[in-house]
Amino acid sequence: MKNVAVVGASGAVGERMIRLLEERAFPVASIRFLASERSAGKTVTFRGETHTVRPIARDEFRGVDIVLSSTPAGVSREWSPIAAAAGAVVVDNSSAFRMDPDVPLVVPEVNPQDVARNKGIIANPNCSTIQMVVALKPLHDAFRIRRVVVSTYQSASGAGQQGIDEFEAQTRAWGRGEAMPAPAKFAHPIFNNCLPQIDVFLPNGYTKEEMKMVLETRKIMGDESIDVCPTCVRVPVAYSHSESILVETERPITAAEAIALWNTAPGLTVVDDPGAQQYPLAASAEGRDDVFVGRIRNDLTNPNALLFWCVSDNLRKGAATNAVQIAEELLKLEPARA
Ligand code: 2RA
Repeated sequence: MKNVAVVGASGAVGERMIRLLEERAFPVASIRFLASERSAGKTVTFRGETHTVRPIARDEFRGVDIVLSSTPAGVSREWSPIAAAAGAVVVDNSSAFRMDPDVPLVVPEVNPQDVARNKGIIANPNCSTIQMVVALKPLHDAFRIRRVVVSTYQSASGAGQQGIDEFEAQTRAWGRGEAMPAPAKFAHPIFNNCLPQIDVFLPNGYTKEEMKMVLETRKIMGDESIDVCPTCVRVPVAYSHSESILVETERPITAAEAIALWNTAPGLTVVDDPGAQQYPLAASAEGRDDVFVGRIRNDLTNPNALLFWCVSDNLRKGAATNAVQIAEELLKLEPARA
């Protein structure tokens, strides 16, 4: 049994972390819920009991074994090392430590072994990367992936509760024939739009989100030779990210071979029956923990390439589920570091 703290407990991901600890019957001896001063005082329920969210403070980490944290990177940068120094292992959902060589970046279906080399912080990868690497891993093991061309269709909830609220307010205004509320979280209205910008632009012309897909994929897969060519797009969908993916492999690959691998891979569900118009959908993936793949087809121009469509709930497998799975991996380690 573990003493657990959820930091960022009142956010969209934090709220799902709490539900997942319940759903997966995580062995909780004690639990506390923390958040920034702004969100402290709100209440959350866990296993039928109501808890008040308290402000993050040094003393709150005393005696805590596992911290599940989903806070902005600046908050994580300040508090996750403090929690780790107090003896906890922090599963940190922010981007603050993902590319730190001393911090494992883990997707349990791909590199669970990396959990063991934690020094107190384990980073939870970016949502669009998590779902992609779950699908890529079995292909890489069997065919060795050289290059990935990916276009994402990312839901508003990837931008947190503010993103959801903005999308819903604009949709409501349109439904009532009212003036569209001005965008605040996104650069342009998300309603009735596709925004080819997620996060800020970097000097190389890519967005930060796109570079996360490039760099995090290599780190999680443990292979710096994998090339990723991403375009990340925000779409007017509330929950679940969708991705169109082309993989190029060292050896020739067929759709049938990929499906056979995916059918036995952990965390993956194949939904691929074009005759019955069955393929993964954002609306169907919402609230689920798997990564769904479909529209699996051979590249017409290259025998060493394959195309598919990949969908997952970004707040669950893309964030909270993956974090709780990492905590479950910690339980399997010897007690000293779990
Ligand atoms: C997004 N990937 O969808 C981000 C959230 N981590 O905006």
